[in-house]
Amino acid sequence: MPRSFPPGFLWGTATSAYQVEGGNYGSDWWEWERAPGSGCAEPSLDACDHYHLYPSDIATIAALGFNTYRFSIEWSRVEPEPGEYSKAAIGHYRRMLETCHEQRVRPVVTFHHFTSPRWIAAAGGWEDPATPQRFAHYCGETARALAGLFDLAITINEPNMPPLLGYEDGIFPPGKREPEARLRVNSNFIEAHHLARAAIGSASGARVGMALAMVELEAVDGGDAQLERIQHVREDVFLEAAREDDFVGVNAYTRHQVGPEGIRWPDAEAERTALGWENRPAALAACVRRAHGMTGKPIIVTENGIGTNDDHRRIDYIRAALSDLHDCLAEGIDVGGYLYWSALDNFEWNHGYGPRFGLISVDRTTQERTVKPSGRWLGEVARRNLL
Ligand code: IFM
Repeated sequence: MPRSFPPGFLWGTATSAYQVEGGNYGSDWWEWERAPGSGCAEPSLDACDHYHLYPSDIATIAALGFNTYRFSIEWSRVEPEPGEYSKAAIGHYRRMLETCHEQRVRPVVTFHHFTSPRWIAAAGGWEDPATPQRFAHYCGETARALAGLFDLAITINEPNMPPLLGYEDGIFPPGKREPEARLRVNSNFIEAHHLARAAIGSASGARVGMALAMVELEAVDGGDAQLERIQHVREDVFLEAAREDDFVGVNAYTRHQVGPEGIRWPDAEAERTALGWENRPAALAACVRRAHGMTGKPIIVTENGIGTNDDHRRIDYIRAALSDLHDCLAEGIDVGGYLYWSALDNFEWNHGYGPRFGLISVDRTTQERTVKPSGRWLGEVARRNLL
């Protein structure tokens, strides 16, 4: 049955600066990739050289049929030293935004996507109570400089992940394994979101939200209490913080089962994707319903996708996720758009370049791009506004 989407639906694809630009020497991740014991598979180096190749990348996204492109601004480029702003870096992001408009692609600008300047890390990182203010200052300055060129903004991508991965699991910088530190950092990210929302909103007039990493959680073998505990600290405190936002960005990929001992990784027989996650397109609708139910806010799917080398599997995954998303619309949930993660095969953090989420592949030696069948297929869905 053909499913049409509302007029004006945002059909897009997303990237983040660090994962695609290359050469982000000023970022805490650049150091982390090389830190002994960080467990990173490989350094990001030139990434996809999107810093220079963005004009043709945005032109390709537009030509495929997408009307939206979500990308992020690298804080360490814009403010390489505390309080010192780079006009050249701001000029670069201005040109990116102008290119989007020339290509009739609506930009969605993210102000923080996992990386922070090295000087922030040196000053105590996200545990330092001064960091939220510093972040909001950068957001205000940048939004003012770019005002008029964007009307949708995300303060922080997945503010729930650096606290978990960097302060409790130890696999993101600064590599701590301290559950108490995670809670402090959770609070600092929430404060940063509130301050940044106000700063970006008043400087630019854009609609502002966060993009939250959500997972469909399912209790098994009596894991209900554990599920509630995990969900509270991982999602609910952030959804509560999003209640005054203009929209909630949902990033969703998979399901986790939760037993009394905690999260259970899928067993060997389960169908898994590149990061070991359960192949579970239905997770998207479950998370959209939950985000909307808890906040009552309009939802934008700011990330959904699959890491796989099998592009047919990618199409199947997206088709199933979109069909469920259409059900959410039919239930009356205000879903404003679907942004596939990711436009390009890019740097997947501690996993390096192995996992492939992109609609467009990138030759790691020549930087040559090749659109995958999934890119053409989803672009056509976007063009027709119809699944
Ligand atoms: O690549 C990441 C992205 O940076 C944040 N959300 C999940 C993606 C896939 O792991």
